[in-house]
Amino acid sequence: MTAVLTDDKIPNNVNLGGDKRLQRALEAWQPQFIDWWKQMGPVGWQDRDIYLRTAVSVETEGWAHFDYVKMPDYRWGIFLEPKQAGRTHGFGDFHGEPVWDEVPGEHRNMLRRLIVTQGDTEPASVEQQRDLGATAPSLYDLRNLFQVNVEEGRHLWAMVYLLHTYFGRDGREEADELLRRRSGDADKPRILGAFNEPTSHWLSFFMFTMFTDRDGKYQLSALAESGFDPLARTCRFMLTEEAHHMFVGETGVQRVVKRACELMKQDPNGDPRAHGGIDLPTIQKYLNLWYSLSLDLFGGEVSSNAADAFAAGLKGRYKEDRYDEHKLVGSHFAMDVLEGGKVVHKDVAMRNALNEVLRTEYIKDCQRGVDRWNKTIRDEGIAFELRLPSNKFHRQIGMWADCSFTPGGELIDGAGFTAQRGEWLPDESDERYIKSLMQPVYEPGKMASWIAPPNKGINGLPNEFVYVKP
Ligand code: BYC
Repeated sequence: MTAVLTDDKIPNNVNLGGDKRLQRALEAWQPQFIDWWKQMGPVGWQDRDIYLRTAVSVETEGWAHFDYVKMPDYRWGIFLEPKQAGRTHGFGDFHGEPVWDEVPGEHRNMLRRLIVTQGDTEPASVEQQRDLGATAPSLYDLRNLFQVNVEEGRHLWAMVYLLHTYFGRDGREEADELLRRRSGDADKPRILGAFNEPTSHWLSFFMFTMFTDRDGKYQLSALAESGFDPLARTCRFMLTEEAHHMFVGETGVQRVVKRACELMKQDPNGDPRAHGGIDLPTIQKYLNLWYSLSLDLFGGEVSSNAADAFAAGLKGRYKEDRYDEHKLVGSHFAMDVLEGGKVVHKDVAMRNALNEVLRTEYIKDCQRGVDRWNKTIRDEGIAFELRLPSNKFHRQIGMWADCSFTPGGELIDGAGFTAQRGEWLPDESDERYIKSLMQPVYEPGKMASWIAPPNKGINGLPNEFVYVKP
């Protein structure tokens, strides 16, 4: 294991050259990936020089290199964090036993399902965002979009490496399927709900990278605890790249919010729409939409799948080492459940509640981001507060999916929800308005009317740097 990538056809730090069969299999998959990228990746821009970050090592310091690169030439590679000698299972039934370097036979299917589900989200998000390059609000944002896209492509490589290396023929078939499913396709959709939703403009892109990529942070953190060591080591390195994606989302929305406030102050009626901005109530609707879609990604509130994955040592909790108890036999989690058509607060066996435990950590993290947006609004002197809706609002997965709730968490009937839906979630007129604002701005340093400039550029460069060459 080396920290620095080799210069092979497929950059890697896993000594791919030492396993000729695997190398050949991945070299056969590579052109399929490039075909998929050309067919389903960003529309246009493929022959442009883009100022991108490429991972060149897994050292904490200096792991990334910034330079101009054309997207199809991006060095998609395979990185695993170095192996920790003597690492043991951190949770579940095998707690304290040495971690596995091979797939445990009795948990093979469950492990493959987790890896495939994780892998499926990566190309899905690239597909969802493929048209956004036509309407970027600045070159800075255009470059950030492509950075996110190429790294999601690399995260797909990470999961495909695991499938090819550890799952034989069915792993290779699953890797091929990852390139065959298509986001939003009626016949061959992506696996998880949110990854089939259209991300048709930049407000949705920023909400997606704020809320959906943050699900990625929590899911990857839970998999980074895995007792299947290659998965843990892969996910740890993916988390290094993921932080920038959430930065793009959180600061993207923050800049839209700031611009809304500035324009409100300029307008006699306090209406940012009069000056080509996005009003705060509309921003709240998109927040409600993407947050609720992302909550679904944690699965059912009470889940035997989650219990099984924990027991088997495959998927842990967020930062498992913060906890004292790692077997969770006989412990409970107090949470809301639906009983006889009513919401009741009660204890649920901890292992079965683990999706909700992870979702609860995620919600706290989202709240910290929303607090920062509200500080921007306060600093601008505007009286308005953005809010996370209830975790029961607009759910399509789990126990709240069959009922209707207000954003405040009040149980209402379906007709009541339908009547007020347009106040809570974007409707066609909101979509039309937001899309009407999406005019590209490609002059260095310039911004679209609806978004404030970033506080600073990428890699210490100024905002007016030419992030994408003409
Ligand atoms: N949509 O026991 P249940 C990221 C299915 S994002 C559709 O309630 P479980 C990224 C479930 O598959 C992170 N179906 O839940 C972000 C199961 O189906 P089967 C991605 C859903 O299994 C941005 C059934 O419902 N990583 O990295 O405990 C850009 C009952 O399931 C959904 C992972 O998700 C849904 N939302 O938990 C790029 C980690 N939710 O098997 C990338 C790996 C549930 O009965 N995946 N179902 O047919 C997992 O850990 C689990 O599969 C889940 C579901 C947390 C997703």
